[in-house]
Amino acid sequence: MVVVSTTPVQSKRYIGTEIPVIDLSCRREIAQEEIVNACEEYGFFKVINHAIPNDVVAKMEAVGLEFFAKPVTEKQQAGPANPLGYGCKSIGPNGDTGEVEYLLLHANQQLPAKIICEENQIEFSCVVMEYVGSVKELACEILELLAQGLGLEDTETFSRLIRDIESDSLLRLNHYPSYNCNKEDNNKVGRVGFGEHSDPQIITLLRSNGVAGLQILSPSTDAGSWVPVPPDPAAFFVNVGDALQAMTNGRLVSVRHRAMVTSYATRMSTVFFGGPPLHAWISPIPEMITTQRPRRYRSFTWSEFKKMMYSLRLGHNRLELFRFK
Ligand code: GA4
Repeated sequence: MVVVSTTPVQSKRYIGTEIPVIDLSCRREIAQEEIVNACEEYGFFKVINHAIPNDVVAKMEAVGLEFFAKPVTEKQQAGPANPLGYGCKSIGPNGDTGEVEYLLLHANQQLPAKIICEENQIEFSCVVMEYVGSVKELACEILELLAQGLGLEDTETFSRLIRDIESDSLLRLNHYPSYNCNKEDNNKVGRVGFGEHSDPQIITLLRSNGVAGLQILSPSTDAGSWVPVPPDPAAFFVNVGDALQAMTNGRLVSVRHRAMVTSYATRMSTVFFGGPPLHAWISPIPEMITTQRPRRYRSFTWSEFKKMMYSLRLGHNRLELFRFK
């Protein structure tokens, strides 16, 4: 919920390695403008003072950690990820790998069978459903502020796709190993947990325990410069996805990011990917096409985009294949 205050609207631009922070308790107009600026410059920002209750987050983290603490053979019963389910080291179907184990779930469907033993199945599902419900609401609130900030007439243009009961949204739990600096796993330092990529969906909301590892590729610093994102377990980190870049005709940028194994402690991130229904058409919104910014992407369905993305490597700049000619 956005609390209305009487502070005057100020615009903020971001430079260098500063991560934009959006305070959702500030005046609506401020939040709208700052979200647009952050999405244009970085495609990434941190949200504080959101309305997701601590206990919803804490329960999600607890069941996630409990899952990863299980013996490998038990976790493997929920795998191999295809693409949903438990996966270890292998990411996607085309040979990408990383120092990570994960659980990938559909946000609208039943959990894959055998994720956890029978007696915990109901509790696990309830916790996931409650978390997904809250985080989806936050995603929609952000998307509506964004649409207002962009001056769109239909302020639910983006959020409607995520609220749709057929929305193809996902929840991913990533568990990254720690390294012991006195031991031979010293060579894990700086190893890639999850390689460079952009998220394909509309919007991503990520939170993690207080362990570092996430990095974003900053477009406003020298080419190829990785900016570490300081962990903040109370906040959510928001990424613009490829579908939002396409709908805004390239005005908002889908941020390239990666996760490194750089810490003495294990890191767990919980990531909600807000995606459109499979049959939804993704096209640049007419208001985003101007003489200064002519049409950049052709129309495509989410199902067509997904098919393409699963045929490519993780780091592929897949949106380029959908350029308007
Ligand atoms: C990256 C973002 C999400 O984690 C994900 C990933 C998906 C997968 O792990 O199944 C993909 C990857 C992601 C993009 C390219 C393809 C598909 C692995 C891969 C190599 C769940 C998603 O939606 O796209």
